[in-house]
Amino acid sequence: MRGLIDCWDRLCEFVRSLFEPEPERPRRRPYKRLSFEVLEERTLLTSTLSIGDAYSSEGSAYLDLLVYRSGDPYETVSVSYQSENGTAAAGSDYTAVSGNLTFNPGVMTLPIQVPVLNDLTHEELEEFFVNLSNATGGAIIGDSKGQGTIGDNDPSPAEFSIADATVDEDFGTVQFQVSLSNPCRLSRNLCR
Ligand SMILES: [Ca+2]
Ligand SMILES: [Ca+2]
Ligand SMILES: [Ca+2]
Repeated sequence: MRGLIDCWDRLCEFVRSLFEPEPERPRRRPYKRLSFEVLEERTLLTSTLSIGDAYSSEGSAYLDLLVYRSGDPYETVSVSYQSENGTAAAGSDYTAVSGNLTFNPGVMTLPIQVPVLNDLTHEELEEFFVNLSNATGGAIIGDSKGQGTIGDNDPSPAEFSIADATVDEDFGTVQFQVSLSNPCRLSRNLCR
């Protein structure tokens, strides 16, 4: 009798197990988790420094030549500059300049200010130059020579001229026409 009961119990146990849900198995990751870091997007460029040309009247206090940075704007770079005579002479037409320009990160343009000297002489256009050299911080120099042009603000000088004349031989006298250009240069009273 006892064996029959045990057999019944095992049968019940088996039937119960058919209806019980299977224990949940731990899920396996389908693939290994990858980790990576996003690096700052930054193109490897070089800073290129170039100087432009400029014009100013000699009546202006300064003539500004601009130095431009192109390429990499992130690095601190510097460049030296020095003026050079052309038809304009340092000391009489402009004041010589030299020094260093430093471009901090994000700075793309810097001026070089050259004092202009006002004289009293009527002149043609005069020019001088500013040269760039010794770039630092990995920068290179593109256009190294800037031209400064100074325009004159003085009137042309007074000039006499005489015209030709033709008369018949029985006319008696010959008159020559003498002209004066820009008489205001001789006396301002003539122009009042
Ligand atoms: Ca001059
Ligand atoms: Ca002048
Ligand atoms: Ca002048």
